Amino acid sequence: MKTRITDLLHIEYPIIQGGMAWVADASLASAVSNAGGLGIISSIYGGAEAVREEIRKCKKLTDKPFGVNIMLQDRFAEEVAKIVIEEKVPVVTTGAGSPAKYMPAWLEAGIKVIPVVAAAALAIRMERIGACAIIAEGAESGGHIGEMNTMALVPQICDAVSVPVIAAGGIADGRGLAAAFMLGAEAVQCGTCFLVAEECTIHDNYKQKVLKAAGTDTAVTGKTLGHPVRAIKSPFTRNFAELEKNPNSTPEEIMAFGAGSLRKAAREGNEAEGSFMAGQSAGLANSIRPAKEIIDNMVHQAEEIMAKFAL
Ligand code: TUI
Repeated sequence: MKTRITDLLHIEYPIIQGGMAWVADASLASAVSNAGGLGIISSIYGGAEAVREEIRKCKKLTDKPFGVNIMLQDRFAEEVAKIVIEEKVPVVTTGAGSPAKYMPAWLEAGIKVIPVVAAAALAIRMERIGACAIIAEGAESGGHIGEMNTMALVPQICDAVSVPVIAAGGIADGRGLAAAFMLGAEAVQCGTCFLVAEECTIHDNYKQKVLKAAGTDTAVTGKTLGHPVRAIKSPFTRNFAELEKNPNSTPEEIMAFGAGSLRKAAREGNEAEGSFMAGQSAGLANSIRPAKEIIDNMVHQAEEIMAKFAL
């Protein structure tokens, strides 16, 4: 399963782990990298120095390449942008904005930069400023999302850029991987299916919610803030939606309500106040398995499907 992405990133399989805030730490990232994918550490993990610690731990746990995801709206983004250079991280993915201001320094340091985008216009701008690949993330994804769904988004981004495209959003098994190839992508990025990886260190309440969730059990809140977020339906998403509907709520109030909710879900398993972010593929994540098994199954299933259709 060689593609331009496996060549570019020096990985065995074209599977990249999503940079999930408060979730994607050294334990998960190293497991994914050791299994032949590209593990990713999130920049949102309790401050910039905590992220440096996770990077250093990951280097001890794997000698394979791994990356760091920088959530551009995070208050520590600027600091983590420097840390990835100091720590010689080979790959950076970015989310929730344009990484233009960091690009020159990262490229100078030899970092491969792969922005996550949710529309073709930004993909074109990113290629122009030096992105080596693009992650096209559809709205089936968990967390912060755009408007377009994966099926329509991926081929439009493939048409818009020459660099390889990585499909994300709703992909959790070999069927999704094979489908992504059909759409023109050369790899996939998966988050939700790794929430239930054995090596994922989130609170067990979070894993249980993902395991139990059907595809219709997620909701999108935050549209009124211009920051739509998909999470598993819970008291938090219901209260958030109520607050958004109330004409007397101010954006500041709504933002304050959401603050800290992902940490409460991921690290504390707080059922009442946590935001259990997950994508629609939660309906496909039905058992806790090692990351290696998740990846091996995905690859074998995709190979079988593609062999069946290769006439
Ligand atoms: O970034 C994500 N997903 C995330 S970040 C996150 S952290 C968080 N979020 C809310 C509350 C608390 C913590 C959780 N999930 N995915 C990548 C992504 N990027 N999806 C969509 C975009 C995107 C959207 C607009 C990228 C660029 C963009 O561009 C706007 C512009 O500047 O043109």
